[in-house]
Amino acid sequence: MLKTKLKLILVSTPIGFLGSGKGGGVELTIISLIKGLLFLGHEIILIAPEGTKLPFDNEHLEIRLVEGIDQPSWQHQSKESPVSIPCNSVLPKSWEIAMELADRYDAIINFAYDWLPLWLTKIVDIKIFHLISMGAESLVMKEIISEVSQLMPFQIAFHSRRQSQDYLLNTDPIIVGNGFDNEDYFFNKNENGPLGWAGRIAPEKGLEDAVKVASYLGEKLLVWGLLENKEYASKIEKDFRQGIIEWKGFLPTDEFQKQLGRCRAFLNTPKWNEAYGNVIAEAMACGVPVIAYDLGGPGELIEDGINGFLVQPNDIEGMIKAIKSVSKIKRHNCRAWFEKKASNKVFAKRVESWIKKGLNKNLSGNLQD
Ligand code: HBI
Repeated sequence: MLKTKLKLILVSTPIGFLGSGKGGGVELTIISLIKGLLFLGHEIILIAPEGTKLPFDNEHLEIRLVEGIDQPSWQHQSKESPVSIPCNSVLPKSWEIAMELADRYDAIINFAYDWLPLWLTKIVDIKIFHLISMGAESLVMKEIISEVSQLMPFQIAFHSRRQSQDYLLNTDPIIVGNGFDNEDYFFNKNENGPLGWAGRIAPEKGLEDAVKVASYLGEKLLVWGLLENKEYASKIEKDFRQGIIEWKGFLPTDEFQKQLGRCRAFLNTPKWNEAYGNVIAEAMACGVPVIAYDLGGPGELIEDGINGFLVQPNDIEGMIKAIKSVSKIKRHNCRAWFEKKASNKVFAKRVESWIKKGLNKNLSGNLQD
């Protein structure tokens, strides 16, 4: 008899507590998914670093906080870096707790882009599922993700097909997209607002290109996001005349979406294989058309001419041309796309189906619907 309501352990990213902003898009993904899974009637325990706070509580949600030192982010290391585990590390502590709890739960879902939980998956017969949150930013991660995917293809999922193409898979990848709570975002029909950009302020996000475009158009650019790389930010400020960038900081969702909704266009300029592009879904949720480089996840979210425009990566001219035509996009199309493809309820349904299929596969050796 296949269970309809699951008991799930979710293990968060170890690079910062939920709410710190250090976990980047994974933070919002976890919070939105928990809401969606609770809505579907599942029971959850979240294992996360001390300091983690969720913007809601629920009788079917337990949070287990883990004291310890953050894992260094792969984004701050080179592709050839080995795995490093600091003293008093929060990562192994989190997984000791997950292993202790495992026999009382149906499955574990891992959100850490880290070697240890993937390696564990090969060793223990506990059902550990991994939602891979980045492209292959490190060779040792590419190796272990590819290896586990070849051994247990049902237990690895990606946010987008292009992200999955960074890895050596033997089977068609499982793509679950992403999702955010519709009730947190309000549609704004205003078509004459400023240009906006959001993301961790770091080189892989390509802020300099959006500033170049705004500067060419003689406009300001509203910029939201965690100031992760200060040298990078100050170099951009030096390269362009004062007043183009209006730094808005890393805001809680309710304030962020209010300001974001006032934009007439949202620019997305990734320089890496962006796994998904949470901020794109958030902009769409507010009715803001997105103009993005056709690279990584964003290229799979934007339906060119319908909810935004896609331009070739690094194509400044193309971005300027698209901005001049953005009034052709009906803002309602953006919200409609979000509700159909990227609300946390549809995302939770996709994750639920992934886990149930993975459990059925483990139970019966072949996939049952
Ligand atoms: N680095 N070691 C490590 N572990 C993570 O979970 C991790 C990371 N770097 C970035 C990151 N997660 C997230 O910000 C992105 O996956 C979105």
